[in-house]
Amino acid sequence: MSLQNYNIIESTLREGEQFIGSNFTREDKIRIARALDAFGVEYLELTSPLASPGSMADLKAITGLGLNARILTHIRCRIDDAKIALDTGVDGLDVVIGTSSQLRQFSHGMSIDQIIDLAQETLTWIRQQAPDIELRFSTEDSFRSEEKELLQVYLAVDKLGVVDRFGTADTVGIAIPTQVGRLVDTLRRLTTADIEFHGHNDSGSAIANAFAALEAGATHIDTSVLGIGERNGITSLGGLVARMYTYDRETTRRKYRLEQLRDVELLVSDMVGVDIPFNNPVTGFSAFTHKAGIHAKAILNAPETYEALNPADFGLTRYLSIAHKLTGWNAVKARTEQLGLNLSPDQIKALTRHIKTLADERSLTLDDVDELLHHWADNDQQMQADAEAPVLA
Ligand code: HCA
Ligand code: CU
Repeated sequence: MSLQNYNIIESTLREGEQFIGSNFTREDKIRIARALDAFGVEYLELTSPLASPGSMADLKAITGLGLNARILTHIRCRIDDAKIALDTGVDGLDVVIGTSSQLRQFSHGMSIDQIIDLAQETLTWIRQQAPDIELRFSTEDSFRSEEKELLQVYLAVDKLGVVDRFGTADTVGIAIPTQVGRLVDTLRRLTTADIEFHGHNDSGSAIANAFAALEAGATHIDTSVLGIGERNGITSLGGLVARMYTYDRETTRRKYRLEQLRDVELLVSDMVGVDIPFNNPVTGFSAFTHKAGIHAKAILNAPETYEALNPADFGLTRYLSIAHKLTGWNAVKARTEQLGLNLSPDQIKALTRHIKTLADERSLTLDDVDELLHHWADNDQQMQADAEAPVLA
C-alpha cells in the first residue's frame, strides 16, 4: 500500500540548507519551492524559524505562496521553539530529539526518562495550541539508539495520541535495509501513527534504505535535490524517484512531473555550486549512454533490453556511442542511417573493422567517425583500399 501511496517530504530547504555549498536567498528558496511544488512533491520541509531572522521571514514568505505542497518546519523538542514556529502559518511541525547514547552524552545531556517527559510536555502543548496542525515526532540517530529505549520513547508518545507521524532517522548513514525494515515494521505493529524515514548517505545506502522503509510500511520519505545535506547528504529526490519508477512505473509517472526532474536539479546544482554527478540516477551525463557493440545492437532492437528507465519519460534521450574499439556494426549502421548515407552491409562491416583498428591507435570522436562514413559513402575507393590493407606495425 505505502509503495503506491507514499509521500515525499522534500527537505532541500531544511536538510539541504545544511549542505556546505548552500546559502539560499529568499528568492532562491521561493524558486526552489515553486519548482518542487510543480514537480509534485507532497511536502516541503523548511529550516526552523529560530535559526535566524531571515529564516523566519523566508518561512513566512513560502507559507504565503499558496502552493499545493504542505509546508513543514523542523524544530527542537521545546515549547519555546514550537511557540515561534506556530506563528509562521506552517501546515505542520517536525519535532526532533536525539536518543542515541552519543547524542545524549555529547549533545543535549538528557536521560531517556527526561526525553520522554520533555516530549510528552511539548507535544501535548502543541496539540492543545494547534488542534489541526500536522505533528511529527522523530528521534535523531534512531539506528544507533538502544532499541529498548527507543521503543520506550515512541510508545510513551504514541499513548498521548497527539502525533500524526513518527520519524525515524539514520542520522549518520550507517543503517542497512533490513535494519530499517525491521524498525519500521516494529513501529507499524506497536504504534498507530504514520511513519517517516530520513536517511543519510555516508555509506551509500540512503536510497535502498528509503525503499526498505516503504516496503515495511513507512508512509513518508525525506529527500533533497541531488541528496544535498550535512556531509554527503541524504536520499536524493531523483534517486528515490528512479527507485520507485523501476518498482512501479505507472504510479511514479502519475505522481510526479518526471520531465521536470533535470531542471529542478540544474536549478539547485547551480545555486549550490556543484555539477550533477556523471553517475547520478536519471540525469547523470552517462545515465542513458550505451557503448559496447553488443549493448548497442540490443538497444537498437528493443531499448528496454538494457534500460530499466525510459529516458523519454524524463524528457531525455539515449545516446549510442560508436567511436571506439568496442563498437559494433549494428551501431555504425544506425549512424549511417541517421546521417542519411547509403552504404552496403559489407561496406559497414569493413568500416567497423577500420574504426576498431583506428581506435586501438588513438581515441576517436564522433566527428572522426562521421567523416569516415561520409568519405565511404562518397565512394572514396582509395580510402577503402587503405583501410582494407594490413596495418603495418
Ligand atoms: C540533523 C537532524 C536530522 C533530523 C532528521 C529528522 C537527522 O542531524 O541535522 O528530523 O527526522 O539526520 O537526524 O536531519
Ligand atoms: Cu539529517
